[in-house]
Amino acid sequence: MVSEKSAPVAIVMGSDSDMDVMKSCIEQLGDFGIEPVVRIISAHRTPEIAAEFADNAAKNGIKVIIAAAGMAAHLAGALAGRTTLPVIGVPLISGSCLEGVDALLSTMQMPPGVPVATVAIGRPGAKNAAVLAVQILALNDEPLREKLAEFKTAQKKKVIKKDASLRRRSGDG
Ligand code: RP5
Repeated sequence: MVSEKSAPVAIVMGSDSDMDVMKSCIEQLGDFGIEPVVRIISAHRTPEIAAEFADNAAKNGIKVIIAAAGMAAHLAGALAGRTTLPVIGVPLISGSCLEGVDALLSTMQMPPGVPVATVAIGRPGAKNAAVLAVQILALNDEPLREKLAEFKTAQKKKVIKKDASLRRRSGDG
């Protein structure tokens, strides 16, 4: 378990039921060699702990906070209101009758002055939150910037390969 004092990225999720989706975020960060501190903190069920976490995050060396929650997802906004660190919000579906649109709007529709960089709903968003966090950290980290460039090149090559294979199969290549 990584200590808050040594991790550049914190992933905070509203419930342990969010872990299944947020594993993709942890894994994506791991691919870049980043081990995040991971916490379960709820804006509604443990508001005092959420406040204490946000108040101390920068002091503890955290550079980027990723906050994931479902339903009336106020976690990212509640943290963003108490820190100057960038906060990335991941809206989750979490069994909601509104399929995550509730969480999307609750996370994204922040008032002026308190931004939450909101990514896509669910697993794609969980992965993108990790990539966005790495992009922020890479502003001051040349080796990380190189890893990001490799990541982008690898995904480009994958698409080109799939296109070539499709064209071969359809006799077009
Ligand atoms: C949110 O409510 C959590 O982030 C979770 O997505 C959702 C349901 O939580 P549980 O009832 O499964 O703990 O606060």
